[in-house]
Amino acid sequence: MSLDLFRLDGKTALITGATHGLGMAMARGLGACGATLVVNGHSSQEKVDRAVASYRADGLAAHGYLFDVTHPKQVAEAVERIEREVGPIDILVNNAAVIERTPLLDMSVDAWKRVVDTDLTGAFVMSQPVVRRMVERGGGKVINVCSMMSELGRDSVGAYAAAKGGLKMLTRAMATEWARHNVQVNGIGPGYFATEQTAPLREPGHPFHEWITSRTPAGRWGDPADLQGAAVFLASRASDFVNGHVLYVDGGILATIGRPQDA
Ligand code: GCO
Repeated sequence: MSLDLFRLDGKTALITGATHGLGMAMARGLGACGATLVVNGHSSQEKVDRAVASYRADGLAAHGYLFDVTHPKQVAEAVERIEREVGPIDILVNNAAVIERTPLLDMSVDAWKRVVDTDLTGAFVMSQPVVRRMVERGGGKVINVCSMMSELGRDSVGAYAAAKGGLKMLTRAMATEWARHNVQVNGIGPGYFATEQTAPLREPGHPFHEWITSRTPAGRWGDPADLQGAAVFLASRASDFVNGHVLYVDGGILATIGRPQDA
């Protein structure tokens, strides 16, 4: 065995929601190991272009595409264009997600649908055209970005937990149907990371900060770079016999019931 097992040279990786945050961190890891990056954003071409410039400034091969994973027609057209302009997609990271922190009794059905459509259905919509082509070519890698909310509930994130819980089971369903075609489908489950998405929870004086650092055995919030090794592993030949697994990168928070305050 050699470290080449983890190299991604000659591979093209599409990462959705990769203009910032955890998606950008994972993309940087894949690019550093040789992958050509295809970066997706949905909000503005300017954000996509800025992200691509940032990747390229770090010497990474990167291309940007603006489309919304909740729109099947936009996704199908984007996949066709990417494969024509950049090349076959070997690695798909379904990372695009939104969160809405609203108690279930107060949440509108529209808000619920927006979260589930993006975080769960979006992975299905994105994977279908990409994996059809992977099957034709003899294989590929799909990584669904789950969450510790794939395993646990928390006040005010019910729609997000339902979507991420569903994404864990969709990962297993995809693995069941696609492993025979040499397409490995797995998940990455981030714990609590210091990103824009969790910034409101980390504001000075917010009770959440102290609680999470005491609840996490590693005693800290995750740094987005902490996800890169897991992403490279699941995108590389090193995981060719790994199917339907959700790899939690969470500082141990899911491993423990926690300990009494004075322990
Ligand atoms: C929250 C947080 C979490 C984390 C992450 C955990 O509101 O509880 O945003 O959802 O972002 O998803 O895995």
